[in-house]
Amino acid sequence: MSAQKGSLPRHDWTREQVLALFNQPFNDLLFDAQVMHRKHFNPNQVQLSTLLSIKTGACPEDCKYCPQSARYDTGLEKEKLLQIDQVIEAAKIAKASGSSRFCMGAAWRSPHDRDIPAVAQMIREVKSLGMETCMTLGMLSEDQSAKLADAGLDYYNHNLDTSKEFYGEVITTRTYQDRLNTLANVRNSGMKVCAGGIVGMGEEQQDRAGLLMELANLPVHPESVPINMLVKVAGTPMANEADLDPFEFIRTIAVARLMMPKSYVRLSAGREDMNEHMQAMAFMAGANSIFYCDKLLTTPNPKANSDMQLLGRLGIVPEEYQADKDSQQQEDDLHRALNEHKNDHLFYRAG
Ligand code: SAM
Ligand code: DTB
Ligand code: SF4
Repeated sequence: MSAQKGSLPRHDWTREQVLALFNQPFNDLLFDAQVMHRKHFNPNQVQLSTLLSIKTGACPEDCKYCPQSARYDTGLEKEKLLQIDQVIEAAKIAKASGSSRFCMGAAWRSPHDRDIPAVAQMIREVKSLGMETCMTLGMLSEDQSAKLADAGLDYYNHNLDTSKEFYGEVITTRTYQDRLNTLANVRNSGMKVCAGGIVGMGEEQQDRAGLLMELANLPVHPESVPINMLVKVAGTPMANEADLDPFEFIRTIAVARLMMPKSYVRLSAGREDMNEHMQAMAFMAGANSIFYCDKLLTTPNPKANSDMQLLGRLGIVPEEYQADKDSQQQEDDLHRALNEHKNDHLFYRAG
């Protein structure tokens, strides 16, 4: 099974092909993913993004995994849209901690048009600190996407969450097609797309394969692909879901790396429940981004200093964002660096 035809990323995956990638012997899969990773990225760099919940709880949607849905009693304290100063303060702390991207999330089905000026100001202020910006605010219309792009938003996060087939078990208040429409609006507005999903929700392997197939068969691969392990929150319908086999999680990361070779694959929510060995294996499988700093949106994340220690022990350094370089320049620099070291680093699979 070839993950690429020639050197071009593919957009024509069938589920059988994706399942064949998943079901290779573990070591073969990891080896192929690591070789693919080294073709496109520095294997010893990880991009750090910090999350802030800018509007918390009381969400009208019924996503069964989510502590912020108004339908489940999770004891979460709701908060209105934060003031701009609170957002700038949090972004400064994230930057000082070594984060290169600031991701602002709101518990909305979709933003009201009246909210757009306030979030646009947040984007401008955070960018002026020299950080990349990302937002996740729910469904976006064409016009709203254009306004966020105009304000300079670099990435918009909107997850497909799972396969088309399993989706109805997870959310009933918006359709899979609604999500694809938002992704198309974001792409057409010129922003970078961050889209991924959650595993460990009781789905089957064919659903994990289906999620990756949908993402990789989009007309352009998302630049960022967050793979979240379900954070089981008391009060949500998924609070007592069985644990996913950790090796199956690693396989999901490796298959994402093979199918979307140039995308950043983010080892996202759920790291609090992963040991260091599992996280190291995820980096080996091609994950090259994490959420960094002590909180995700509403749930805990590993402490910044313990992450720095882990990265240090693995010889991994945080990727620097150079606000004065465009992404083409950054890619050219990376390829020059990779070519210089081509022969010292690559090793080939036997047989
Ligand atoms: N309300 C917006 C939306 O749903 O598009 C943006 C915020 S929402 C919290 C962003 C994403 O966080 C969801 O699409 C889901 O993939 C992820 N997420 C939420 N709760 C989670 C949980 N308990 N475990 C893992 N991921 C979760
Ligand atoms: C994504 O894929 N994961 C992040 C981010 N995008 C917005 C959110 C994870 C949320 C985990 C549960 C919580 O902290 O509320
Ligand atoms: Fe609302 Fe987003 Fe949570 Fe769904 S995932 S309940 S839309 S905050």
